[in-house]
Amino acid sequence: MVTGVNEFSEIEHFSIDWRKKFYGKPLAVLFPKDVNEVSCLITLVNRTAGLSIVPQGGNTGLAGGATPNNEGNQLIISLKRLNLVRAVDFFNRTLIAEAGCTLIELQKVIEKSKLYFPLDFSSRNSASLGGLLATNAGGLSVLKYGTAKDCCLGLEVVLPNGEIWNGLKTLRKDNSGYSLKDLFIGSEGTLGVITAASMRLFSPVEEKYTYFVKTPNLASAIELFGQICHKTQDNILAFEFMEKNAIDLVTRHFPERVPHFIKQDTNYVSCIVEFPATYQKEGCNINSLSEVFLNKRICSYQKKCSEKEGKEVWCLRESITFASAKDGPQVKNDISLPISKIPDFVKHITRKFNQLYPDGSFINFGHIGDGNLHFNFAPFFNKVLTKGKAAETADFLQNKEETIRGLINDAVVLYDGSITAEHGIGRLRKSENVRLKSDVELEMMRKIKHSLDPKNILNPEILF
Ligand code: 2HG
Ligand code: ZN
Repeated sequence: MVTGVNEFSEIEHFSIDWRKKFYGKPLAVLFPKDVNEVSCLITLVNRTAGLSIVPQGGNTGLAGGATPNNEGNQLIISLKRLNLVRAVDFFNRTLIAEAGCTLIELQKVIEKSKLYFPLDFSSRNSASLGGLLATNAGGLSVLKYGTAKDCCLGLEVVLPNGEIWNGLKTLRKDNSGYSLKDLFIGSEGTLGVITAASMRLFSPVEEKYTYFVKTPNLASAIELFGQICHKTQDNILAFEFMEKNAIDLVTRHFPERVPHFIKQDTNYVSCIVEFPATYQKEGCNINSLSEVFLNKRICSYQKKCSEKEGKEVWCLRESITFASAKDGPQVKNDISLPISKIPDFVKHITRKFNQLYPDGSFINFGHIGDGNLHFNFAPFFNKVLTKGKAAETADFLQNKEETIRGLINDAVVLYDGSITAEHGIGRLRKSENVRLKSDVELEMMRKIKHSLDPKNILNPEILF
């Protein structure tokens, strides 16, 4: 059965992105219950002129890739009802699940099987398997387990002509030609609708050590990261960082979520470093790690967290995005850089912005071990404004957002980076993607899109 949602309050929930930046007017929101219904719907749209489809998972994306346009000619296909875990294979260490399963559901089911589902990020309660594959999401565990793409072994996809491709293999090795699944992962619903996936599972890390560390600056955080990688033989579960503004933001909106031992007096960079406890138990030279932590040049404070304190520092880290949403509009940037170039990039761009936009600040945090900065710009971060900060910021950004985004992205290119590491292009970065990708790349992407979706019915307004 296919259900339409008529009531505006309900339809609105699917028509606005999580940050409330993009609003659309879908013709209807459809809730197919299985892959055959998805196939029927797409076949129908394929035969009807003038309609197109926006596939949607948990609607937690930060790039507007699942928001329809305003013209009333797009149908949202929500994958929410495709929520079966079809199989868990303990010995093969794999899972086959449908696209609408949320991250938290998968984590819980797999925990019962005494295995571990490795992807994790703060929107785990709503983000769904299909969405995280369509956007090739990253998150908090990429350092050890990789991105969604690295954890995926196979896909079931409904193609733009309605055909179903069953590629749900659970093999670690398959060298039989083009890796088709990799075309769909990260394609943001433009080439097919992912309806199920087979994913790798891992052994759970029973015990881990969480350190909260302060480093004098970004360069020392990176040096610390390098030394810890070396000493642990890359046995790190996470290495996250937060600059002062990011913690100030949480202090402003959720003061109870800032642990008492994290006092923000100066401009140090806070890091969360996590290892499996086995690293130390197996005698991998615990002393050499202490040496790193005690080196005041790169590490001005370190605290080995109790289990409770560990949860607290993660809660702080995960609250930054929620605090940002409360604080008002920002220019959100999700950039990827060679780790070694991060300090120079940040120096270069902050020098420029201090001259051009002296009232603004960067809220810089993220996955430093992956070279992924959430380098968000708030035009009036610490200013008290007469009309109200949210309204004045929105006015300011209406004229300036594109310029600001352009300046940051030009610097990203200069330092050999990418304009998105894990959030994707969506509507938010489409024009920048077209501006900055080479003609050769764009042409290859267009050809792939055209050969799979010649009528341009799947998410036609995003990406490029
Ligand atoms: C995170 O790492 C998310 O917390 C969100 O990717 C980043 O809000 C952001 O900019
Ligand atoms: Zn992130």
